[in-house]
Amino acid sequence: MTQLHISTEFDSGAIEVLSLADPQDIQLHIRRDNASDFAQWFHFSLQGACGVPVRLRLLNAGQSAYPKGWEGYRAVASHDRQHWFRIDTEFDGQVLSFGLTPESQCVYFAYFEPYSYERHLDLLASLTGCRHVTQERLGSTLDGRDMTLLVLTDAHNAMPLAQKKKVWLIARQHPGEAMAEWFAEGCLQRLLDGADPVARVLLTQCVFYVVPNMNPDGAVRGNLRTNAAGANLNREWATPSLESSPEVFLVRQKMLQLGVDLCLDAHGDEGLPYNFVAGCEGNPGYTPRLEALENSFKSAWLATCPDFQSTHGYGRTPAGESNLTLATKWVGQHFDCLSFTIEMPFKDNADLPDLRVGWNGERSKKLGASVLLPILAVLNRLR
Ligand code: GEM
Ligand code: ZN
Repeated sequence: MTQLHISTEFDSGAIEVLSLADPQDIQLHIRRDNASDFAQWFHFSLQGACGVPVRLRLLNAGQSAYPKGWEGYRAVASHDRQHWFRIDTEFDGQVLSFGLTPESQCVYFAYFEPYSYERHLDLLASLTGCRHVTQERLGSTLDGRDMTLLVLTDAHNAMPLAQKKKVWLIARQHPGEAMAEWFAEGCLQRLLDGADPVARVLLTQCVFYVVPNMNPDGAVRGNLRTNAAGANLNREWATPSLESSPEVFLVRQKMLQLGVDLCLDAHGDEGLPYNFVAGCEGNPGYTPRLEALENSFKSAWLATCPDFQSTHGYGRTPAGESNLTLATKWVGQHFDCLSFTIEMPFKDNADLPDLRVGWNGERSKKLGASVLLPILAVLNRLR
């Protein structure tokens, strides 16, 4: 066996190595976000263990941001960085441990199937030739990356732009929640499928404003929940600033300029093994109209997508007690519109588990594609 080595020098790489002396007891620490105390995301490669059974132990998992996230959780691994599979994992309340016998010289481990910045740029580049898509650079992140807004509509039809419904999809405010950008990719790809009747109707009657990655700096840095300045973007929507939360400042400014009729904010949840939504029932401006719209949206998604459910979730926020620093709440309140946080699991959908891969990128893409149906179901009642 050659010398073992662990590397994190790649997009979203994050782990701290304590000991590599014993392949059966590789000791690691989950690393905190670069400028905050949040810690949960990990992504690293192990080299030199081909054919050798290895056991890895994350000794500080009990101090992570969401320790309940490790209950029933299974880590993901990959030999080719394309195909990720779940491996047997144990959590004793403090230490998260997992192991396998690598089939190749280099094997990757992560908290969830990564979505790299290169893939993000490839997604944007793949859309440049589409006649229904325009791209707008809103400005820079703190590390100097572009904040990119995608605008999708069928401009070659009778409906005047001013009459079209403005549907926003923002994703990955929390960078470790990579499933959110997989969701956005799946939604975009279906919207641009010229043979899909739902997509064709939606592009005729709506303008979609999509930000597939709200937090590119945090994603590349391997952060769970914050941007380069340590800001939790989903607590910045009341008073964002260019100095600490330019990502939110720029997108919110565009929303104020263009308007919002429906907003979806895609996230991942560490604890609950389900796909679910959280609405605006605690907002001061919540009305029977908005409640009826929320129920119609959920009913339509339940009727058409077995991976969606509304039994399990965060529970109702009491009237008037919304935290209006969250995107969904602030947008719903300010624009008096339908506004949802969409949550996908880091674990699996317990109602429809896949033991080989759990919840993963491809299933997130399918869920993103499926959301077009509830959007269609409520389209004519958004205003
Ligand atoms: C969540 S949204 C807030 C959820 N909390 C309750 N109880 N409604 C966040 O930002 O903390 C979204 C996420 O991070 O997935
Ligand atoms: Zn989140």
